Amino acid sequence: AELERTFIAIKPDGVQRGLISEIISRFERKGYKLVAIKILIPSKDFAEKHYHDLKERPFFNGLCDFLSSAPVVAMVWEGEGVIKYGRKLIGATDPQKSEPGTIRGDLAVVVGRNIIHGSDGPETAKDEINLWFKPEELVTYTSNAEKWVYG
Ligand code: YYY
Ligand code: MG
Repeated sequence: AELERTFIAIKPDGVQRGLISEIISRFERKGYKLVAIKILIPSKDFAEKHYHDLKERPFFNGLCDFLSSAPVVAMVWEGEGVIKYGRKLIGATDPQKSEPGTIRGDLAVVVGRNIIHGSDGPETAKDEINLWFKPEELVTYTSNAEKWVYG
């Protein structure tokens, strides 16, 4: 299987609502492989680095305050097409527009509390993985299920 990786984070609202295992399950059951995971409270400064692309947007400050307000579960998931398909599993940014069956469609109601983050492309995936994880925190391994997921 291809070594494509993406950064996924369960935001403070997802953690506080008890949705960690629900969210992990959706990626795990799909057939993707968890290669890094940790729980932490990011600093405001760190949140601003993570969302640097959005610094001109009116919601930037509130968004960074929120991300740094309580624990976040940071993860790296690996598998074929995981960056694009991970976004599909997550659903549209605004949960009012996310399809049922997606994580945000099923589990969130408003855009400011949409419970999960996922990298939006190969470049941001690389940058976000490097921001949140040290190289030695990423575990390269073969899953026994791989030959059944990929054939
Ligand atoms: O990648 P994604 O999380 O789906 O959306 P972005 O456009 O990157 O925005 C990041 C984050 O900002 C979004 O998940 C919620 C918040 N946000 C908001 O509060 N209000 C908006 N109008 C747009 C985004
Ligand atoms: Mg984004």
